[in-house]
Amino acid sequence: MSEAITANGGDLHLPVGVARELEAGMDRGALSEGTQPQSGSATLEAGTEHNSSSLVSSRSEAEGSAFQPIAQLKPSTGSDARTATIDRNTTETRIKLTLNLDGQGTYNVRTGIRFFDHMLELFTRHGGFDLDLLCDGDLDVDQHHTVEDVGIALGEAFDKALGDKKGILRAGYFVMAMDETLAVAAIDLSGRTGYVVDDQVNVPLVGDFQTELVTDFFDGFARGGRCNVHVKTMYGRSNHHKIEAIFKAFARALRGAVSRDERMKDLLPSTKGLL
Ligand SMILES: [Mn+2]
Repeated sequence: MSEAITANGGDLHLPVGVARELEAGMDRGALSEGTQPQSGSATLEAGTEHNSSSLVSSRSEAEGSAFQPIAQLKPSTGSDARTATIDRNTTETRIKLTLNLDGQGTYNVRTGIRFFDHMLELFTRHGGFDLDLLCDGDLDVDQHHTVEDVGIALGEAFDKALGDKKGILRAGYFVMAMDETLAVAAIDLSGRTGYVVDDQVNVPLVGDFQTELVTDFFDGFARGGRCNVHVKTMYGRSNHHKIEAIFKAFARALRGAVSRDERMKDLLPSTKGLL
């Protein structure tokens, strides 16, 4: 098993063990000699120049100068990169997806369903994630497989990027106003699957999107992400707004749930011992 680790914008596909060793303080030279492609070196150097002053000073104060070489590999937040790449292929859909939990809301989304792209784009921006997502699905049948499988793959990406879930808030909620519409979302990254969707939508299509598939998207996400997702439109008039407010509330609830808990950063946010 391997996971994609992105350091300062460079794509380094490292085995999990290597990534863990980097986190634990392995010497930077070992990475250069062992697993790092030539081009990655330049990327790391560029990133170092860009980020070194603030990162090194903050880590140095907290943990001493021995951690400096590792701090230089960190993204601009000064924390570990939390990224995942999913390549999911079935006879119904082919999905390529790269996610960064600690992004800047940048996206490149193409599912073939324009309204669904709109939802995933604003999800990424409101969540503060980065998302590259390409889905080639059997839209000649209908949109069901595409929407459900994107939900599954996106959920899997969050689960993978979160790793052991130590030091995260785990749960999050948001109440999102959008003009005349109000929607709420609650997330628990519990390791269990459950979803409730009540979108109050009363038309079969919004734009080119089959609205019954809102439910299938969150069903897929809850399964892929092994989490509980509850979303509800409290009231509203516009069906476009009802769905959009749900995706925005979902994004911001999830943003809270995946956030780092500085006070409990080495702890699993559960008394069970596993999430
Ligand atoms: Mn809109």
